[in-house]
Amino acid sequence: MSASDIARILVTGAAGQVGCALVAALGRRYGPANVVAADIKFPPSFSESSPPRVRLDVTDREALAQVVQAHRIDTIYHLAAILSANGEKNPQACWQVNVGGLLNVLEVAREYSLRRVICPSSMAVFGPDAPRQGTPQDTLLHPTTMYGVTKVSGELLGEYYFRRYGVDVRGIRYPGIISSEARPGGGTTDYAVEIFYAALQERRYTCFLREDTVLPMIYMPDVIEGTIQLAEADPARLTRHTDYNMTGFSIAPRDLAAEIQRHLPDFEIAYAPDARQAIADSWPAAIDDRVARRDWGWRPRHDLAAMTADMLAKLAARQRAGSL
Ligand code: VAH
Repeated sequence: MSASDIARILVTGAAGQVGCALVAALGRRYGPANVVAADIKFPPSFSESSPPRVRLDVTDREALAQVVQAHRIDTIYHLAAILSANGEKNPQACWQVNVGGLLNVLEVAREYSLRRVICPSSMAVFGPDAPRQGTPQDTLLHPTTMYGVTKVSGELLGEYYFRRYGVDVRGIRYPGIISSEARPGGGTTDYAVEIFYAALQERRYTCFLREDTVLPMIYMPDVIEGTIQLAEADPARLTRHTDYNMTGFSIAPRDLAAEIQRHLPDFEIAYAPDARQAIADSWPAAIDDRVARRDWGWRPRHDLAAMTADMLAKLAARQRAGSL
């Protein structure tokens, strides 16, 4: 499906870290008028010039169906979710939003014969008994967080709707995502974004993970390119649907701090691990994403050095403009 094929796109969770970057990229690719941005609320900073936007609670199936009909949607990028750390504060709400919301999206896709549903999974599907180095595409999935449980359930639910009803569902297991557009909310990998704001504003940051906690990460431009690549991939090439491993680079907080210090020599970091350390310790250190590379040409373009330079340049420009 090329850019000209997809006519009408709904992005749920559009005000979130991935959602807002995806709305902008999809608007550039398919025309802003063909992208509807939906979320339960939008911050004042959400660009007024963005595509049409609607308030939507994805746990309300009728409201979702009305948006799909009113805007003649044929493709849904379903980003609405409660992330790992916030999910542990309210596991029941995490299940309701992440699984209840996805079931509504799949049901509406089935009922209205939508072309495609893109629904991210996460490296949070892996637990302590999965290989931590080179975590394979197929291995034990015993997550220790409710967020991870909802993502394993989501992968299985999507596969069921593909096989039973022919709904074209596609998903990627995102690692920790680093971006400059929107601050993340409630994740365990959020340190890798917070650190940049702290480095520019205070020249110091206290990290909530141990300095040696290695986790797979990825830069947002690569997430967006890879996600659209999968969405447009020839279905005949796909050997999987909802659960492609993806990664950019694996780093520990001390690696990121050292790379930032190459640009800001007076930046200082301290470490005060909190409850999120246990979540991070249950996740892989490095992921094997060869299946995505083979099936649909996935290739990350940013390593740690390139990401850090780009993040600092973009955030420093916003700081100079007084909008950081
Ligand atoms: C989180 N950023 O920390 C998300 C992501 C694998 C991490 O799912 O919950």
